[in-house]
Amino acid sequence: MSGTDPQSDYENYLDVAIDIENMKIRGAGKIARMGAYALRLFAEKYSNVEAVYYETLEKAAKVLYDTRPTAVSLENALLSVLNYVRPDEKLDIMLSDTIEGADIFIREALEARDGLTRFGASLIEEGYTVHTHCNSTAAIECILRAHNEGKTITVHSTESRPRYQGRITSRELADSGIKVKMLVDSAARLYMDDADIVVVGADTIASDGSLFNKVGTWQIALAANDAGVPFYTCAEIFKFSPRTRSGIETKIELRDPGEIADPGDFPGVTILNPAFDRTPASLITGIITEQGIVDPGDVPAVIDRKFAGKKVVFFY
Ligand code: RI2
Repeated sequence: MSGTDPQSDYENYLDVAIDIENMKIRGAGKIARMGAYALRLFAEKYSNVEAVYYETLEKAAKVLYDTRPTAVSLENALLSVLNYVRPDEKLDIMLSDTIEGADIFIREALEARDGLTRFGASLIEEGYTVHTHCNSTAAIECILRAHNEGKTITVHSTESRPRYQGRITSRELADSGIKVKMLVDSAARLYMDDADIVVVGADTIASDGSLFNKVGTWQIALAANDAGVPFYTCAEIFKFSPRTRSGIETKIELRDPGEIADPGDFPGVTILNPAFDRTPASLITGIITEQGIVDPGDVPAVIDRKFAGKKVVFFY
């Protein structure tokens, strides 16, 4: 269902960066894995023996980081590979470190997503209606696992303007035999009374327990809260943000207004196209991770356990 990462399509790390930025490669988990893969590719293709390898690797990582600044998954993936490389070693050792570090991150990221589905599926009971938003492979895998356990599930899927990733979710789940009702984003509250649980994805979990996810998630959380429906987000722990633990704010990516409408058709109108919004911890029942269901109040401890002692150099 989640598909394999399109690694064989690329010869050059810059081409991966271009396709993350234009969203041909999308999804916080996939952009992280492909970011790590892009650094692997950088090492495999490296031939500039004159240059100082580690500095050029860091520059390549910065180019990849700048493609989509909100999902900390990408930053954490790039940092994971950089931290694995020993900068004082000979070139051939640093090259093999880069490749090994990327392979380890990619393997562990896929294991993390598979691990969290055990906990996510356990929250979805027989006969449940699950509301989801956008196209989160982690959320979809939880829903599919519950379905494959024999539970009868109905899904409400908001289509997620302007890129309509929710339509991908609707097709994928319907193709798997699940009953799907697709809604326009603004119908979320109207149908929330029929839902038993909300399960969405995550781009970043901040240290205050808040969730950065596809725009519209906040409204869905407010609707769920108003309707008394529990709201969960699926987040592998590499989507938890050490930078916010240091007080550095998460930027919300503003994308091309042309994704919404042709500005030429709206003279004098400013078209706002934020790709994400921030759902406060007060609206989140739990965070589904590979270590279990995390209470938003426990996020700082999870971040400290995961990242403490790691050389974490943030990209600015
Ligand atoms: P998985 C996506 O962002 C959505 O916000 C989704 O909830 C999140 O990434 C996590 O996706 P975009 O890339 O890692 O569509 O669960 O902007 O697949």
